[in-house]
Amino acid sequence: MFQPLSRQAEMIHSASLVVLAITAGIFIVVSLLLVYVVWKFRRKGPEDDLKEPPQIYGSTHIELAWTVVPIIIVLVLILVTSRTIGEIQNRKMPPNAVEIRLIGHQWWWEVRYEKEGIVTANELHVPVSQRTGEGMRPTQIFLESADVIHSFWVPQLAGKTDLVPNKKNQTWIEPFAKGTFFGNCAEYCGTQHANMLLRVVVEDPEDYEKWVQTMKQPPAAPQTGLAAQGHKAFFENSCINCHTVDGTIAGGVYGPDLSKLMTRQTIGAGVAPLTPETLRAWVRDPQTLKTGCFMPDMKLLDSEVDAITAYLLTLK
Ligand code: HEC
Ligand SMILES: [Cu+2]
Repeated sequence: MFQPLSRQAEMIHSASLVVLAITAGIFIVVSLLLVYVVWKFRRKGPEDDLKEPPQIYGSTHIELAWTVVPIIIVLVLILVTSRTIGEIQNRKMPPNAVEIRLIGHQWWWEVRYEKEGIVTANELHVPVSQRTGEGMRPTQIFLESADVIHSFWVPQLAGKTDLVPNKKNQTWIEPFAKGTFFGNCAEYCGTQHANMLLRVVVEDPEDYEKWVQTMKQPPAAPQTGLAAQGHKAFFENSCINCHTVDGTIAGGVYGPDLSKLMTRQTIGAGVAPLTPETLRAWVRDPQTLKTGCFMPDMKLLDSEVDAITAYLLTLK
């Protein structure tokens, strides 16, 4: 959060510098007073043990000072932060804003571009925005939860906003730099909370449009070889109760949409990079990679694991 690369993160950054300056000032004053008092009233000899320090009761001056000064400080802090919160919440989105529905699940993120008809997981793609003019293109993110409270936080792009069951929250990002930015669920949500990573890939508008076009195409069903056997095995096992593959009868929504699985950088919400090896290990038994996650060990035969992995590798 100390290297903000998005409008909202910059606003939060400057507010936090003001708060930091005020609190650092308080820290220095209090520390200096403390050191001074400890030194000034140190024990100088045995005669000090019998002396009682002066007792002060009911001094209006002192009591006012230590009540009013902190109230003023807290008031300033409230004003600084609520102003930033207000500016962030009241930001009007332009009509060309990208819209994403982000749904928190134990322990992965469902990503839906409703207008474009794209569903993916654990990875957002958004266009880079310019600070002013035509090239300004923020992304609005609608936050929901399928189970418990999660929290969206991508420190370089946006502050935290909770995803609360039965409530629709929202936030927005407007990144000024290209690259991949990392976030994580920021509200403890169960066993695998720490493996609920989110990636935001910020790219040139043309690359973003290309990604959108790719994502819209349903994957082609493999016709020959191991992948074709895997295709069959995938539909014979209960994978399809939990997973969707566009253009097929697989329409489960309990787990991540697998239509474009191979476009993602990681598997299991960042638990491992997505490679043929980790994919095979996942299909073999997801519980070894991500203990406690809600995909059961499907107890497949080795031959089925190989075939299904070959099929999944074609989903791009
Ligand atoms: C009971 C529902 C259920 C069944 C049945 C199921 N899965 Fe899953 N699957 C999930 C859930 C939930 C996740 C997300 C786990 C996580 O990241 O915490 C998942 C994740 C995955 C992933 C990783 C996706 C990603 O982007 O990270 C793959 C690949 C996958 N499942 C393949 C399969 C295959 C192949 C089968 C059948 C052999 C199968 N699943 C059966 C629920 C299920
Ligand atoms: Cu969490």
